[in-house]
Amino acid sequence: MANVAVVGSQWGDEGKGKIVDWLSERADVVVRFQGGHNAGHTLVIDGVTYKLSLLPSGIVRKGKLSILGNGVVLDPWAFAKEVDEIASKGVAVTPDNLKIAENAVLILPVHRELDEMREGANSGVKIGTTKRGIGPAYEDKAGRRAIRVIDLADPSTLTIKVEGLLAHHNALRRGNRLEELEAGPIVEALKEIAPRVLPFVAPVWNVLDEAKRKGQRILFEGAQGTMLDVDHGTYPFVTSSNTVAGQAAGGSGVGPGAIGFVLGITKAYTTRVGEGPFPTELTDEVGQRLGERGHEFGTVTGRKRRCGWFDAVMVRQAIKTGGITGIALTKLDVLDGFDEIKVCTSYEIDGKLVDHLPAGMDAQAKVTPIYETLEGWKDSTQGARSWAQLPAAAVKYVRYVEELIEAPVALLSTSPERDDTILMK
Ligand code: 2SA
Ligand code: MG
Repeated sequence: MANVAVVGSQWGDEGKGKIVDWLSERADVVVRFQGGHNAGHTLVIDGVTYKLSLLPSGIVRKGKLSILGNGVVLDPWAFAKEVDEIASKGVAVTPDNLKIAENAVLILPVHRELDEMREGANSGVKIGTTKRGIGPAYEDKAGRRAIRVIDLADPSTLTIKVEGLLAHHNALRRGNRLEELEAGPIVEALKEIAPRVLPFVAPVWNVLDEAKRKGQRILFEGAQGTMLDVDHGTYPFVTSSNTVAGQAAGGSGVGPGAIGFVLGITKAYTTRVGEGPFPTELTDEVGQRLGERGHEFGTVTGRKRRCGWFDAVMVRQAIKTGGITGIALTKLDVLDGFDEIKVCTSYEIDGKLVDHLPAGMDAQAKVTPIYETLEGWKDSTQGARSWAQLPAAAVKYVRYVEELIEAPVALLSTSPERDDTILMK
C-alpha cells in the first residue's frame, strides 16, 4: 500500500478522524503536517469517544508512531493538557509513540489574545476563528520572529528571542489598547512548560526518512479542509495554513514523492463553522434537520455548524487543487429519510452560469447554487457494511456524486464506528 494523505475536501469536519483511524491500522506512522489545536478529530473506538485537537489520531492505537510535523503550530500548554486528558482514558503518550518536529512553531498566549481581540473587535473582517491563536502564530512564522519548539532547549537565548517577538507584539498591543508585556514572565512560563515538550523533540524529517527506508507505511493526517486552505480556500475566511495534500510534504519534510494516494474526505452534504461564503447553506428546517441528525457542533469550540446540501462544484475544485485521487464519502446515513435530496451542480453569478468557485471575495458572496433534485430513500443506511445493504436510491446518489466531482468514491462511511465502512472496489 502506498503512503496515504488524508485531507478534507470541504470546510473541515468531514469525518477525517474516523477514516484516519480506520487507515492507521494499516500504517506504521501517522503524521500531522499543518494546523494546531484548532482541529477537532472525533474517534469512537469500542464505544469510547476520544476527541483529539492536536495529537495525531494514531496516538490511540498501540504500536503506531505519531508525529507532529514542522508545519504544525504547537501550544505547549494545550499540548500538555491533551496528553493528560488522553492519559486519563488509558492512552500513554511517550517519546516512543510521539515525536514533535524541532522546527515546529510555538503558539504563545500573546497569539491567543490577539486572535481573541480581533474576533471581538467591531471593525475589520470577522473570520469566526477558533480563537486558539493559530493565525497570529503563523504570521510570526512567516515574519521570521516565531519561537520554535527547539528554542525551549536553549534557555540562554530564549530571552533575546522573546524580546524580538515582543518588539512586534507590543507595538500591536499598544495600537489595540492591550497592556504591553515584558519578556521575563513569558520566558519563565516557557521554561516551566519545556520539560513537558522536550522529551518528544526530534528531527522529524530524519525519523520519516528512516521509516521510509524500513519500508514502513506513513499516513499523513490533514486538519480542516481544502476550502479553508490559505491559498485555495474562501480567502479571507480560511485558516492560516495550507490544508491541501501538497502540504503533507512541506509540513513534515518528506518531499512530494512520499505521498502515494490522496484520500479526500467528503461529507454527503456540506457544513461550515465560522464566517464566510457558503453557497448551498440552508437556514430552513432542512438545514436544521441535517444539523440535528449529523450532530453538527464544533469538536473544539462547541459551535453550531452551518449546514446545506452537497456542493459538487466546490468538491470538484477541491479535488483538482488538492490532487485528490479518490474520496471517502461520510455521513451518508444523515440523509436517510429525506423525500428528496438536492445536489448543487453549478453556480450562477450575476446571471451567468459558472462551473467553479471564483477567487474574488465579492464574486464568492454572490454565488447562487443551481440544484439537481434526486429521490431520497426511506430505509436506513446507518451501519451498512456492504454496497448490497444500501437502498437503490442511495447507490444512485453516490454514483451521481462520483460523476459530478470527477473522482471515484474509494470508501463509504455509514456511522462513526470504524467498522461501519464500505471499501469500494
Ligand atoms: P482558525 O482558528 O484561525 O483556524 O480559524 C479560521 C477558520 O478555519 C475554521 N476552522 C475549522 N473549521 C472546521 N473545523 C475545525 N476544527 C474544529 C472542529 C472547530 C470547532 O473540528 O469542529 O470546534 O469549532 C476548524 N478549525 C478551524 C474556522 O471555523 C474559521 O472559519
Ligand atoms: Mg473537526
